Amino acid sequence: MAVMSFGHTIPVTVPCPTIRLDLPQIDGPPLVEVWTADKPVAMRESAGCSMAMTDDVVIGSIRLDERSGVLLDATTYAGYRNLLQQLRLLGYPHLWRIWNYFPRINDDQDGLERYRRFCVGRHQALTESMTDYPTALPAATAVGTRSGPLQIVFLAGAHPATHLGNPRQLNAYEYPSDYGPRSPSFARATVTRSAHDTRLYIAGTASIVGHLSQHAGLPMEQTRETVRNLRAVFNQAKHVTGADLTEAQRQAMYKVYIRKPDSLPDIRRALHDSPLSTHHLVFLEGDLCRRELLMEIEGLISSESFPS
Ligand code: 3EB
Repeated sequence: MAVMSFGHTIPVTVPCPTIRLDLPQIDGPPLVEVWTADKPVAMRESAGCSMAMTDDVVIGSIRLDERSGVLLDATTYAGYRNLLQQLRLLGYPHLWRIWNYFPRINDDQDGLERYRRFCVGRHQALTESMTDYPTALPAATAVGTRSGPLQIVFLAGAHPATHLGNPRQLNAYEYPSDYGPRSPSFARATVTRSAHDTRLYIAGTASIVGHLSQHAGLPMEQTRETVRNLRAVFNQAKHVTGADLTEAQRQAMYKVYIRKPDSLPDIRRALHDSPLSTHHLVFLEGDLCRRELLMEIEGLISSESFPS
């Protein structure tokens, strides 16, 4: 359905949406992310937007070039409004998972950090057009790329998903205004179920407890705190859905976003002592949405054997 690459070009031509992100892979052989379906897929291309869909799910991306003189909140608002409208028209009105990528995430633009401007535009579009704000907000990631347009990568469904919070963390959509004029619009995790499997999509998770960043300047400690948050999300998923993820965790896939590649050894060491060490990990260089955050982890855990 779609192919995603990180900092390198995709070596073959593929008949589906390709999403290129300038997030250099820090180690290991170059990987691409491939989304597949076991039923017929239809593709759709329009200006800056490409998607692939089956009868119950759509995946795709919107690319928004930033024009000079236009602030990131306006660009983000327009992109999200367009996305939500298209998804509704096509019959996939339920957001399942969103990834947001754009350059210079921590730079100021006209007196406000670009991440905060992004949050303002996203919040405006979502509060205007979502029927169930904030409970229908999906898990998300927002990471700073080295270059490129604003890219909104989306997974949406014909039927709703279940969105979860993390008891160790305040819901991001309830963060106080110290973190920006509008709160970040996302859930800590999303659970989807089909006839074949149950999936847990874990949002970008960082060293934040309550709403406060922990362990500034300490990548190893931040990693340990992040792993505690991931474990809390697992427990919450089990509690809310009855899904036991213990077995499925073996096939879990994680992206570890790292601000400075030289903290990789510390982060690896911290992960080595955690249950994540035996899972599929890819390390990507990217900037995080708070200056003090040095790393962030997102995950996808699928199981064919959950009780439904
Ligand atoms: C946090 O918990 C860390 O704005 O979409 C993580 C995942 C973070 C998604 C977003 C932000 C976002 O607030 C940052």
